[in-house]
Formats: sequence, C-alpha cells, structure tokens
Amino acid sequence: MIYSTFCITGASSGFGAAIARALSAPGRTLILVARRMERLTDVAAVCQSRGATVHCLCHDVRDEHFITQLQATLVAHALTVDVLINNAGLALGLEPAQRADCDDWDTMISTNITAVCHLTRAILPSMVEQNRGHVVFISSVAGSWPYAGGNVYGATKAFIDQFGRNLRSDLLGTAVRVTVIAPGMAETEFSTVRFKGDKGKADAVYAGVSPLDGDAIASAVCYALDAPAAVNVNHIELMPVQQAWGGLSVSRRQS
Ligand code: NDP
Ligand code: 8X3
Repeated sequence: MIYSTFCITGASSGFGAAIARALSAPGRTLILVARRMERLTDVAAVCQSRGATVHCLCHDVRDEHFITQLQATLVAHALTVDVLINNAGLALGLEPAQRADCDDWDTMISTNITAVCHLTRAILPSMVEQNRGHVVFISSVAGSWPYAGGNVYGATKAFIDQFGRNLRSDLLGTAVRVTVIAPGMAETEFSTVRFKGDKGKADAVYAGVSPLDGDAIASAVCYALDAPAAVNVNHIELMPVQQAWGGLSVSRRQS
C-alpha cells in the first residue's frame, strides 16, 4: 500500500475498529478518534500489537476543538494524513417522519454530515499539496434505497454519496482519491445505538440473518486503498446475501 498515516473516526467499535485492526502493520501510524476512551484504548492495544504506532483522540467529532486537537497532534508528531476514513456516524430512531424526534435528526445531521464535511475540509489541503491521499466515506445502502423510518438517516447518507462524487470532481487533476463505501445490514453497535440501548429491538434486527460484519467492510476499504495508484474505486455497495430491495409500495386506502 502506498499510504502510511491513517485517521479513522469512530474507531472505538464496529466498522471503525475493524478497519483500524486491518490497517495495522509495522511502519504505519493510526490516529483513532471516538468519544469512549476505554474502548479506543482497547482497539489501540490490538493495533499496536500488530506493529502500528497509534494516537488516540478522545473527542466528539462535532466538538469545535476536535480539529484543532487533531492538527496539534499532526504537528507534534510531524505527520500528515494520507488516508482519512470518515466512518463515525449513527442512526437514531426508526419512527416515521411525522413522529420522529427533531433532536435525533439534529444529532444525525451534525454527526453524519457537518462533522464529516468540516474534517474533510481540514485534511484536504495537505493531501492536495502533497499530491497524495485517499478520502474514504462510510455511507450506507440507506443513502440509495428508501425505507420506512429511514427518513433523515438515509438522507444524511445520500448527502455523503453526492459529497464524495463532488469531491472527485474538485480533485480531478490531483492524485488524491475518493471512495464511498455503502454497506447494508451489519451487526455492530449500530442498532443498539439506533434503539437507544434497547438490546431486544437491536437483536431482532439480525434475527435469522447472517449480516455483514466489520471485517467485511474493512476488506472493502483495503481493496480501495490497495488499488493501483492510477485507479480510483468510486463506490462499493455491499449487502448480506439475505438482504435485497423492497420495491415500490402502494396503499389501497382511500383518503
Ligand atoms: P457502531 O455504533 O458500532 O460504531 C459507530 C462509531 O462511531 C463508534 O466508534 C462511535 O464511537 C463513533 N461515533 C458516533 N458518534 C460519534 C461522535 N459524535 N464523535 C465521535 N465518534 C462518534 O456502528 P457501525 O460501526 O455500524 O457504524 C459505523 C458507520 O457505518 C456509521 O457511519 C454508520 O452509519 C455506518 N453504517 C452502518 C451500518 C450497519 O448496519 N451497522 C450499515 C451501513 C452504514 P463513540 O460512541 O465511542 O464515540
Ligand atoms: C445501516 C443500514 O439498512 O439499517 O446504514 O439503514 S440500514
């Protein structure tokens, strides 16, 4: 792989932790970001045992001081980010829009969109200056395929799909690459977060299904990063074999 310094948001669990483990090797530096320090430290220990140098940033990606802290860490260790993995994100709730909680919507928008844009904007200049780098976004099938209760969550991921495409247009003429990865159903802490700690509801999502897991997403990330330098993997969509589209719906009720 042509890269050596990786910044991974949402590295304390699920996809982010699996991506961090998969990218760990001697000579590589990982900057891991999440709010739960203990969890981050556990992931860091595994990455270090695989030979990587690790810096943990215990931050909310929405915190205005996060980017300043990240930049201070980069300066202190004479690093520039080669690969930015924009993974931190969440869904909250599965209510129809007319009953959804606006605070949940705000949290999804600020985490899945605003924080991703600000971090990407902060990292891009050094990538362009070095003419080297790769920005990876973890989107979702929910950004392409509507489902009941997906309202704002799916819309945040549709934003990410288009932001990724637009970045490629802006970066044309540089060697900086952009990849959007859109997973379907995967068993992580995602559903526990979505249902606000209700383990019963979260487990029911995966009942009778062999869902994706973090390692499947990490493989897709590595595939994109390992592509020959002249190749840009634009978009990868993955689903469990047991998941597909629902098609259009019709209500026969007369209004
Ligand atoms: P997890 O809940 O297991 O992981 C989410 C990660 O994001 C955690 O490390 C969490 O860390 C971090 N995070 C969330 N909010 C913040 C924040 N404000 N600041 C910093 N870190 C934050 O879920 P997944 O691994 O499944 O989710 C990763 C990404 O994949 C998300 O963007 C999600 O939308 C997307 N996705 C998930 C799918 C699935 O079915 N699981 C399918 C498609 C896409 P901490 O709580 O410690 O801050
Ligand atoms: C997570 C996948 O289908 O639950 O992005 O929205 S889904």
